[in-house]
Amino acid sequence: MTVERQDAPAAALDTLYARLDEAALRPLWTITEQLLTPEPRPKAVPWLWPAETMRPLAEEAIRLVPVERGGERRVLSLANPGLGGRPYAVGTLWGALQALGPRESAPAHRHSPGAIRFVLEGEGVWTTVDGDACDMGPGDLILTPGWAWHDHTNAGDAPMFWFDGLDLPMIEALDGVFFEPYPDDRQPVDGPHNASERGAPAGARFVEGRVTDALDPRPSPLLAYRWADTDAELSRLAAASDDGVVSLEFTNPVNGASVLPTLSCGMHRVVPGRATLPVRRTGNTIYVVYQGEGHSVMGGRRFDWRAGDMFVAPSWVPVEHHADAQADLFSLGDAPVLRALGVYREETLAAPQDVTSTFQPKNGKNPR
Ligand code: GTQ
Ligand code: FE2
Repeated sequence: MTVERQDAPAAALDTLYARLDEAALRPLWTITEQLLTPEPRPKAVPWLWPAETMRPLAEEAIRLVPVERGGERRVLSLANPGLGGRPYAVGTLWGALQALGPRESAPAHRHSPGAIRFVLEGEGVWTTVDGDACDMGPGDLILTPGWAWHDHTNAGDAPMFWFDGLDLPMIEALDGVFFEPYPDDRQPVDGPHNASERGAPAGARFVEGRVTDALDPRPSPLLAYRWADTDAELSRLAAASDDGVVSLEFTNPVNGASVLPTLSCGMHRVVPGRATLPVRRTGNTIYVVYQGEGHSVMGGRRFDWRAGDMFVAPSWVPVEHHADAQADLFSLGDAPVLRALGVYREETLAAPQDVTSTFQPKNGKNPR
């Protein structure tokens, strides 16, 4: 660290600092340790939002709050307590629970941030993406690339709940946010539903581990990845592996890149009774528990989870997953951006973490 000259008069120094402040200049030597940290120090903290807390609140919002122009979406965003009230799950990612009641439709719009949906429960709902109505069922991944028109329609008799992930904080940090409402409440649907799947390129929809480092700004033309396919691929990988976790990443079938240029989506099958080691990675991750029960250890703290829970692993925090019964975790991460910029790092630690505390969700009804 730079220190002041021994013989510099204190009063002169005070004056220098005051004049710098006045001139909108900051001396690096007083702040360098906060800026150039030995390793990432995300402000977001590891956290978990239990389904049993979120679900009744989403139901109450269906009863009290209509979905129409102005509000646009009935969405409960994950607000990480480390981010000082900002509505972001982690520094670079938006994560949320969206609820759509029977016979409701959420108005059409588009925005430069890209979005993905991972369906938790419900049926009879579709998201129309640039005229293609993509049916949504449990375990399906639906893409809404940046600047694509989209609206959600529930034609069924039951509410539907899904996870939304967006790169909004990243695009906001880049000062690149644009939003535009569609002239009508809904887009016309061109022809039969699920057109993107019928015309899809033949390339692979999944890759084990992670995708290529190539940055490709074109999103996947395939807009829906079906649970039946994902499940079959996870079973195939689990049968061929002794690891405690088998992971796949959803890929753009045209080029093997991540599904959106900024966002990578993965699925992880956690198998009980097998060894897992902690891994830390640069970049932030949101996990959504699709099914099963277990716990993850993040930074020495134990987070117990079950279906519908959502939790976050901020950059460089060691994470390991353990299942009590076979469990499937969906993940959303910003790694494509870090990889494309050459700042991606990943490290597997040699031994499991010592668990020094257990996370207690504040509003969870049952202590875990
Ligand atoms: O469904 O279009 O969670 O525009 C946040 C912003 C969902 C959506 C969110 C959005 C949407
Ligand atoms: Fe949107």
